[in-house]
Amino acid sequence: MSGRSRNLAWLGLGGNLGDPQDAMAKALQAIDADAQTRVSVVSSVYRTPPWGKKDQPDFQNAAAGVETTRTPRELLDLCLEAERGLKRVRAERWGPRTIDLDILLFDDLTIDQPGLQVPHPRMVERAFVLLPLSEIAPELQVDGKEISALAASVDAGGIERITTNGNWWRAGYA
Ligand code: A4P
Ligand code: MG
Repeated sequence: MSGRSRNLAWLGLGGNLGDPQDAMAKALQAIDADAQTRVSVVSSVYRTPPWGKKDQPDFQNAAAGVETTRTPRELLDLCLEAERGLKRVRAERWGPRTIDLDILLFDDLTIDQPGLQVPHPRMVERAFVLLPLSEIAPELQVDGKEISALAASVDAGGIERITTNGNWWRAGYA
């Protein structure tokens, strides 16, 4: 990675159709394969009850930290490309999906553009985002508050960690 300055971004991953862990692993491999982007830390996988629209299967969620010389918009495109590669069908809002990738934070930037808002507007209310992120970046701050404190303030009922570590996404890891 060279050229433009290197930034640290945090991604939220989730899905509840097919094999979400496999889809999240493939998405992280695709992002890591980008010459300007490295996946540097990944949380365990968590099983989480559906938030928002409740009559749908449980989700699996995870968070990851990536180092990138991409711009936020380019990183979003990379995420959307990975989603497309995994044949995500966009149906209803907050409804079932094979894979969903959100940019939670990008360095300490605040971005409010059509199609790209960072910090992700709903992240601070969502246990399925905060618990995985708190595992890998407890001291990270959003709106002046630490992720660990935010994670402790939301209802984590029904959330269960289902892998023992953050290596599950690597090719060949059983
Ligand atoms: N977009 C804007 N900002 C961003 C950003 N920071 N990162 C735009 C990524 N995308 C961003 O995304 C639609 C568009 O948002 C993108 O094309 C991009 O241009 P989407 O994921 O289809 O949006 P959505 O699903 O309709 O709404 P929202 O609120 O983003 O939903 P989420 O956050 O994707 O949540 N329950 C559990 N337990 N676990 C889950 O993972 N996920 C959802 C969906 C609902 N309930 C859940 C879970
Ligand atoms: Mg989304």
